[in-house]
Amino acid sequence: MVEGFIPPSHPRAESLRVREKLVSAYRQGIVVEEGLIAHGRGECFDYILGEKTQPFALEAEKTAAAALLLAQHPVISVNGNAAALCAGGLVELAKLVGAKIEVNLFHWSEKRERLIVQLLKAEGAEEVLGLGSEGEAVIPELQSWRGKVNPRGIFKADTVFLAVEDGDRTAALRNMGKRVIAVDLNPFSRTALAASITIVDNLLRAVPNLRAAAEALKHEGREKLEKIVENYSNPENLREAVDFINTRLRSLEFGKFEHQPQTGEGTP
Ligand code: PTJ
Repeated sequence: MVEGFIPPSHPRAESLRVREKLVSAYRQGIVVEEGLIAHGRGECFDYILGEKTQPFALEAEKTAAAALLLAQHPVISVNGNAAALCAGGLVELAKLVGAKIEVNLFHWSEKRERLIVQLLKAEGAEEVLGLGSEGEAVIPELQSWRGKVNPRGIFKADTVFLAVEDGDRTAALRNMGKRVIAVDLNPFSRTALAASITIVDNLLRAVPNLRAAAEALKHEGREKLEKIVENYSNPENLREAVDFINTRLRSLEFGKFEHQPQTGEGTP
């Protein structure tokens, strides 16, 4: 038996593979310990959401794609978890909507930033902004490293896409007049509540959905895109997510477990 082998027949094989991906990125220095904890919190919400993109998430994804296509200076902000989970997908999305990519870290170090820039470039990004040598601009209200941003990137952006992050930055970016698109499995989080468009979905599903929506909308006129954004209500969308969670929790039936005889050596 190979060490760390995940049996394909394991009922949670996909989830275990994602964990392996994050642990491997942690060992490379891309993800921080706190990122592994953050992933666990996300897993819990995803479990309750049925590990599927629900209709409210699909609506938010379509709206987010329209908002990114409408933006003059869209920026995709990438942290350790986002890079580990879907660097390639984020690079593709940025190309599709004409967005810049910026690495923005809560637990910043020059080495981590460099590793994430390298990963994004290996996935095809031509330019990746960071703190680097260009000097820093500061997001008012933010004392953490997250508050230091690239003057050509997040500081100048009219629309910022971010994912898997704690809540202080979203409100500060909104206070700067920016539109914020957040991917967060937790509809109760400060990020979810403060964002302009909250996608309550796993980043792993949200990015391909966003790409598909952007492909479908990219030849539409501004008027149609503006209508999509105008007709969207974030509080309403979050309410739908919470209603879904309530209904799902109430409908769970207990005592229905059927014992599956364990087959094969090493099946956990
Ligand atoms: O890479 P750094 O240094 O910038 O650090 C990033 C972390 C993740 C450590 C930092 O942003 C953090 O501590 O985040 P929080 O406060 O744990 O919040 C993360 C949020 O993302 C939680 O609400 C989780 O439910 C959610 N989440 C976790 N995994 C996913 C997710 N949402 C969408 N997709 C996921 N895969």
